[in-house]
Amino acid sequence: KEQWPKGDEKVWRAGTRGLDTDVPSITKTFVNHVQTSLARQAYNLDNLGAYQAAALSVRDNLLVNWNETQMNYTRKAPKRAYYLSLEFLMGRTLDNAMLNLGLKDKYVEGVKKLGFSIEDILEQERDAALGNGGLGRLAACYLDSSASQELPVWGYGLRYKYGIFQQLISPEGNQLEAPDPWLDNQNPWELPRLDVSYEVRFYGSADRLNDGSGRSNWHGGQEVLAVAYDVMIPGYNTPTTNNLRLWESKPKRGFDLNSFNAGDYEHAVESSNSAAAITSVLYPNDHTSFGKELRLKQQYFWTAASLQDIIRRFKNLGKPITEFPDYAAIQLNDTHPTLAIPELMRVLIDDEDLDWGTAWQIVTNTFFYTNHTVLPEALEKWPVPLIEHVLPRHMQIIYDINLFFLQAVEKKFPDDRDRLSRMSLIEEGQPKQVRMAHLACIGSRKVNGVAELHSDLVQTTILKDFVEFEGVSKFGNVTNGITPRRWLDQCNPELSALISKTLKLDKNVWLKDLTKLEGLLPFAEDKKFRTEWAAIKQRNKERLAHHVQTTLGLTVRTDAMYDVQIKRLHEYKRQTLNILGVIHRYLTLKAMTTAERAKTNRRVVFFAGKAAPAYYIAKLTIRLIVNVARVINADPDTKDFLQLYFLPDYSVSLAEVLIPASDISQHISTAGTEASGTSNMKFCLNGGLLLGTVDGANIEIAEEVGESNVFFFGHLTPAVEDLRHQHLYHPVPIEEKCPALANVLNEVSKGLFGDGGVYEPLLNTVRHGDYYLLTDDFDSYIAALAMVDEAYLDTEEWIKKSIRTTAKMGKFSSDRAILEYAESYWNIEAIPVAAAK
Ligand code: B1N
Repeated sequence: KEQWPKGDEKVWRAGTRGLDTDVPSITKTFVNHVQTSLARQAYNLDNLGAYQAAALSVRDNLLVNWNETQMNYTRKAPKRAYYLSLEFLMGRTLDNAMLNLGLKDKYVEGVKKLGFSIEDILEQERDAALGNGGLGRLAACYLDSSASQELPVWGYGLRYKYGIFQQLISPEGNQLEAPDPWLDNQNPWELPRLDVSYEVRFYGSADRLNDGSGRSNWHGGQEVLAVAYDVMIPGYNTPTTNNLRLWESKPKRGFDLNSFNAGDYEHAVESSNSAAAITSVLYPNDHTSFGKELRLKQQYFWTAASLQDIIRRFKNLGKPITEFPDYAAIQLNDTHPTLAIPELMRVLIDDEDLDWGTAWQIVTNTFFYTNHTVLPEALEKWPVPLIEHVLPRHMQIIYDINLFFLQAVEKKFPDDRDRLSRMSLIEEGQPKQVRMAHLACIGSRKVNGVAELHSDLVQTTILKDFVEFEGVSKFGNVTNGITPRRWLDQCNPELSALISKTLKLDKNVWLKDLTKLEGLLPFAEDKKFRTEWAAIKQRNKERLAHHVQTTLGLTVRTDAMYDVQIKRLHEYKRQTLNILGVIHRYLTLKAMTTAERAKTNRRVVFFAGKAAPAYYIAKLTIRLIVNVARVINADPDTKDFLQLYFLPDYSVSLAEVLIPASDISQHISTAGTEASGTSNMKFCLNGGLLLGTVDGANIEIAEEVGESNVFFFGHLTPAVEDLRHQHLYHPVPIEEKCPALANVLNEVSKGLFGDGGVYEPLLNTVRHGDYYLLTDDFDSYIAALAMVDEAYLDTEEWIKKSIRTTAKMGKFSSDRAILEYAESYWNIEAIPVAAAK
C-alpha cells in the first residue's frame, strides 16, 4: 500500500496554495503570470496580455476551489446529476468568475495599481460561443445555478474548435458567415486532461451471438479517442466549483503506418483528419434536423465518451451495477444525446452481461428528457440506413427496444394499428427513420417541457399517445430560468447596487433568493427612487449608444424609447412582423405634418440575431431590415422620431449591453411556437417591459408581474390550427383581410427600400399560405405598439411599471428551476464544501 502524500507532509503543506483574497496577493500572482506563464514584462504588456495575466490569476483561485470540491464529492460519494448538452453558450468568463468569487473589487483595484482598467481588460476576452441560442444559454445558466446551490452536477459537451459562426453584413445587407476560431488565443478557462481519454467506435459490423443472450459482438470500423478538457464552473458566494467536461476527438493512432511506409502520405493522414473532424465545428442550425452523418457521429462520440466516464466513476464506488441509478441521474438536453439510451443498453448487455429486462430497468431509471420545441421540422429523425452504417449495434438495439415496446402497447390497446404506427420508434417511409423524441421518451424516467403552455402542448400533441400509454405522472413542466448573477449583477451593476441599497440587503442575499426583489414594490411610489431607477436606464442607453458608436461608427440618439428584438432569425419568431411594423410606422410618420410628428414618441428599434446559413427566408429578412434602416435613418422627415439598427454578430456579450438598455422588448412568436424563451426573462429582470404574444414563458411572466405591466396582442394558441386551415381552404385576399399590411408589402415590392424584386420570396410567405399568421395578427400588433407609445409618454407611470416588473421576477431565477430538477427529477442534494484555507 502506498502512503499519501509521498514524502514529507509538512513540505507538501508549505507548498500548497490558498486563495488570493487581498490586493497584494492578487497583484503578485498577476505579475508572476506575466513573467512566467506569458514570458513578458511590465514594459511590453498590452491589454490582451493583461487580460491573460488576470485570467490566469483568477484561474489559480478557481482551481483551488475546484480541487476541494471534486475531492469532497469523491469522498462523500453522493448521487450526482449529469447534464448532457450539445451546446453550452458560456459567453465570457473573467467578469463572472471574479464576481462569483467575490473578488471583483480587489481585482479592479489590483489591475489599476498595475496601470490597467478592468473595462479594457474585460473587453479582450472572446466569447465561448459553443451554442446557437436559448437552448445552449440555458445549459450555461443551469451550470451557474447548480454550482451556486452546491449541487453535485457535471456538464458534458463537445469542445468544438469553431463555435457559432461570426456574422458579417455585406454592403447589400446580406449575412456572411466567417469562422469563429475562438481557441486561437489560448483558453485559460480549460484544463486539458490528456490522461482522461476513451475509445469510441464507428462503423464495422455487429454479429449477434447465437447463445440466446441477445448479445452482439461489435467489431471493426473506425476507432477514435475522446480526450477530456475540464472547464471550471464557480458557484456564486460559495467555494463549490463544479466541472464542465468537454470532449475533443483525436485519432487513436497518429497516422496509418502501413500507408506511410508505402509512401502514400495523403492516405496515411486521412483517417486522422476524419477523427479530428468530429469535434471541429458546432452545427449552426437550430430548429432543423438535417440527418448529416457528421452530426450523428458528434452525437454518438459525445454520449459514448460521457457514459464511459460516468460508469467508470460509478465503478470506483465498488457498488453492484444495478445500483447505478442511485448514483447517477442523466439529463438529456433535447433529443441530441438520445443515443445514450441504446448505448447504455449496449454496455449493460454486451459488456456487463446483464439480461435485457435488468438493463432496461437501469436505463429507464437513469435518464430524464427535456423537450425544447414542438415544431415538426426540429424533431430529430435519423435515417435507419445511416444508423445501420455508422452504429450497427445501436440499430439492432433500437429495433429490440421497439419490439418490446410495441408488444406492450399492443397489449394495452389491442387492435389499434394506427396507434402502433404513430408510436413506433420507426417512421415508415423512404427511407425509414428513427424518431428520437419517442426513443428519449420511453427510455427516460421523466419527460418535461420548459414552460407551462409548452409542457401542455408536449402532452397533448407530439407525445399524446405516450401520455395515454405511460400515464400522465411521467410528464411534467420545469419553467426555464436565468441566472441573476450574469443577467443582472454582472450586466447591470448600477441597478444591482441600487437594489442592494434600497432593500438594505447585501447582494449575496437577494442574488441567491431572487424573490427578495419583491421588497422593491413599495418603492415604485417613491419619487426619488424612481428618478434613480430611470437615471440608470438612461446611463445604460448611453453605454449601448457608446458601444454602437465605437464598434460601428454610428450615432444613436439616447433621448428615445429603446425597442429591442434580439434572438435567432426564424419565421416562427416573426422578426418579419416587427420590420413590417417599423415600415408601417415610417409610412405613418411620413404622412404626418411636422406638428403631428412632434407629438409622437421617439423610438429607436434594435434588431440582432443570426440566421442559419442555409435559411434563405431568414437571411432575406436580415437584408430587408438593413435596407429599411438605411432609408429611414437618412430620411430628414422622420429620422428624429424613428431610427432602426441591425447590430451584427449577436452574442452573449452583446446581449449583456443591449438588455439593460431596453425599455421594451419584443417576443412575438406565433402562439404555441416558442417553447419558453429566456431573453424575455432577462429584459424584465432589468426593468424592460415586454411586448409579446400569449406564448411560452411570456404567459407566466404576465402572471407574475400582472397583465397591466405587459403588452399582449395576437391570437391565442387554440385558434392557430383553425386559422391555418382557413388560409389553406378559404383564403381571403390580403388587401381585404389586412389593408394596412397589404400597403406595407406593396411599398416594399415597389422598391421603397431598393432591391427591386429581391424581397418577393419573403413577402410571398405572407401573401400566400401565411403559415405564421402575420395577416391575422398585424392589426392587433400595431394597436399594441400604439398602446406602448401611449404608456411610455406617461413617464412616471412607465417607471412604476418598470420597477414592478423587476420586483416580481423572482420566479425566473435558474436557481428555482434547477432546484425543481434536483428535487423532483434527479433526487440529488446539496453537498457543501469547506472553504480552502
Ligand atoms: O430552447 C430554449 C427555449 O427558451 C426556446 O423557446 C426554444 O426555442 C429553444 C435544435 C434547438 N428549442 N429547440 C432548440 C436548438 C438547437 C438545435 O439543433 C433545436 N432550441 C430551442 C430553452 O429551453
